[in-house]
Amino acid sequence: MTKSSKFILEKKWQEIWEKQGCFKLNKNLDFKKPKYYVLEMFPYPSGRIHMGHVRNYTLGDVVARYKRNCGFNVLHPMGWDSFGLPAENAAKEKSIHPETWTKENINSMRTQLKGMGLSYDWNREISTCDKEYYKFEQKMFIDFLKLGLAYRKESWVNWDPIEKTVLANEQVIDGCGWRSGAKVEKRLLSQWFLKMTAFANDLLETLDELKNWPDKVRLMQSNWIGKSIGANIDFKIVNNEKKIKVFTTRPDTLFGASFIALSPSHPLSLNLSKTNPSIKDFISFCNQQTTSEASIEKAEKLGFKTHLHVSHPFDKKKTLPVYIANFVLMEYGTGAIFGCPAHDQRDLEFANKYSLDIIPVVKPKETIEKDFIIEKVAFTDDGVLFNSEFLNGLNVKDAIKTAIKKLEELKSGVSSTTWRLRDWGVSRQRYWGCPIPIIHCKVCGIVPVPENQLPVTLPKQIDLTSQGNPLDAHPTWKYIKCPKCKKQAIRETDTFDTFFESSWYFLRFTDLNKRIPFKKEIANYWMPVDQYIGGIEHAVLHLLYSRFFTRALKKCSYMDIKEPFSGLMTQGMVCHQTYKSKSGKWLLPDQVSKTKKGLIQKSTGEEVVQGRIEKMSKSKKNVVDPEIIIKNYGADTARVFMVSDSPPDRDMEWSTSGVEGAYKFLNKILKLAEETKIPKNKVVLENFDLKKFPIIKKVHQTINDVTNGIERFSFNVCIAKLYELTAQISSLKITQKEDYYLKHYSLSILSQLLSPFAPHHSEEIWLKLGHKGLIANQPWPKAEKRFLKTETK
Ligand code: ANZ
Ligand code: ZN
Repeated sequence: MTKSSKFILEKKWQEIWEKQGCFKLNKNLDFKKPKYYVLEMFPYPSGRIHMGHVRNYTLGDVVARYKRNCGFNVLHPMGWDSFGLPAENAAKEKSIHPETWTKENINSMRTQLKGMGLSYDWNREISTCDKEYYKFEQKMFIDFLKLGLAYRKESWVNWDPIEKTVLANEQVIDGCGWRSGAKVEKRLLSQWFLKMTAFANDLLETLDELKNWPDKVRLMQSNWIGKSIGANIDFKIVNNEKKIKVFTTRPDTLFGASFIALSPSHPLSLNLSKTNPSIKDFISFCNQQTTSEASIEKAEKLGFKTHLHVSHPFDKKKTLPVYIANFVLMEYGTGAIFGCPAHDQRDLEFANKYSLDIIPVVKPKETIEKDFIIEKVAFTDDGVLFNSEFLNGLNVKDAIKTAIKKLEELKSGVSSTTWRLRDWGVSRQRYWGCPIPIIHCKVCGIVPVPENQLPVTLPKQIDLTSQGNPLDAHPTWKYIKCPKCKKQAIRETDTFDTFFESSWYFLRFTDLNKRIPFKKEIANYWMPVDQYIGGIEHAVLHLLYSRFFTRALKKCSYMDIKEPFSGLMTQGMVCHQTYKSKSGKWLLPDQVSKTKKGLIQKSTGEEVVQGRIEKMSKSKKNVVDPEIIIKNYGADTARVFMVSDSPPDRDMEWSTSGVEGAYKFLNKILKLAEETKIPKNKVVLENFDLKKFPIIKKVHQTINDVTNGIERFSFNVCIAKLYELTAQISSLKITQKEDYYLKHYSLSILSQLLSPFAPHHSEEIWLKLGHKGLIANQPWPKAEKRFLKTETK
């Protein structure tokens, strides 16, 4: 079969599926039937699909088609995560409206996806920048506000002074804005937050129940939530009534304390700065640093010694100096620490710099006290307490308990738990996002937009070349009458972080209701998503936001299910060999050809240097365009090769030889079907002597292997088994009537087993074998036990 006829064959089947509404969910769905919800992370409509998409959507489609054949009601939808900065940037560069740019991209990506033969119910397509979508989340936000799950607070942000906008921590590179290159400042800004921390404990504890999630993702989430158990200790300031509250996980090391450090944003630091200009300078110096934990961890530890001292809770004779230090975060614990240099590396660096005492209080079991000296490396392991009065001889765990008990007796402290998890700041100073439905009134304060005035839509006319927030700069949009007092007021001009839209889109898919986001009973039926598939880069943010959001919606009675995704598969990367020209420029795989002399550059004939096999990326040019592959080899070839070499969660290498292999394999089966005669009667397996016809056993063994393989996501094993069966069928010698019956029978099963992977070819083979109806509608074949038994002699 030629390459272009392959393209025509696939188009034909795509049209038939569409015409017959094959993957469209019935309006009067039988809710008594078991359901299966397969979802692939929906794409940002950049305009073109890449190989990462092809892998992601192939994996989902295999599961969706298989489950349909197994008799489930399958929900398998697709949509567009269509708000976001790239549209705004494209608008600036190409003077095209973000909406136009986005819609054009969606149209071309939809066509590309359709060319892959994916079994989506396209009637359920959604686009998050559509007001019919985002109007519902404005209502949700107002509901969250009512329950205290959304609130407004001043917080420190990374401010890009050139772009005049807030940057996420990920957008700050070496202290500079990722686009402008300007030195990022810290600024105090009023922002909207969602109260993720309200569910911190539940988000952590339910991780154990997510048995069908990769362990590494659960671990990453658990670290992100970061539960720390310890104590809050009050240190009394000498000659003063006030106390400094400190959070520690190591109250056992209290006898080794040698200083107190306050965050530069601590209220006491700010208070001291009012009367001391050097403190003021030091604080503003610290505020020029970025807020990300990682960069604070790397930066030099700096402190400013105040005139204050505190008394030690266990030793009244002892006092500790109070510093302001750049490494203490206001957002964590109480914004103040006690430093124990012997047992904390950061504190040790700080103590060495400012010549503070280093008092070891925990030593390894076998070491003798006087031999135990700490200079450059803090001792942070478990050991035995010493130098610590009533704690001496205890191990760390027991010493922590005893110290807390003592603190509680002295009324100087209580046990306490701190979380690393922060509330989610959702305000963005952007145009191309969902408007936050709030009105600021001088008289009434914060007023939610009344329900009958929703949705708040974006103004069409917008100047995106202005600096700062375009909505704020708009001449009229923000002016509005206060719904309460009818006086002149101002709209909130920030829009939501685009993670807001992706935190509930899987619910919207369940029921595209016009009036409400989704019906409770319908969402209850479909949720949770049984199999979610996407990249590991979303292990924390998107997946955690979604887990929060479903809990918040449940609390607002939208539905009864709190966990969004019961199964998760994080697919590996698609990699490719890299090439460089002699002059050191990256080359596209297309620019390179293989000759007897080795690799050469097609255009110049010059030698090509082979680089490492790396994740496909535009910057290294080691990309292959899926559209060209599909045009040349067909979607089925791309799909089969995509799953044939490596398990889905591992990285895979894309190679021309691999593609050719898959292409030949599919052609071989087609040819087998063409040369197979159609028997007049149905095959009755009982009539065959198994010893004489081993193919029957092979067929049933393959049904068993492929079924288990799909269930376990071992798609590469499935393909290997299908290769084996194909080889066995093609080596069948047709000498008697039975042989020709069995060849037809085996090929029919083969095409069914192949259909989740190569759906177009399977339909074609099914048709050639003389079967009626679509293979997509056939029940999945069952392995008969009596054929699976291994031979007994
Ligand atoms: C005294 C101490 C002694 C500490 C010792 C550690 C070792 P995790 O496990 O991450 O929760 N800390 C507390 N609040 C802080 C803040 N706002 N900014 C920076 N550091 C802070 O870490 C808890 C430890 O981090 C706390 O225990 C505190 O230092 C520090 F040998 O207290 B520790
Ligand atoms: Zn008002």
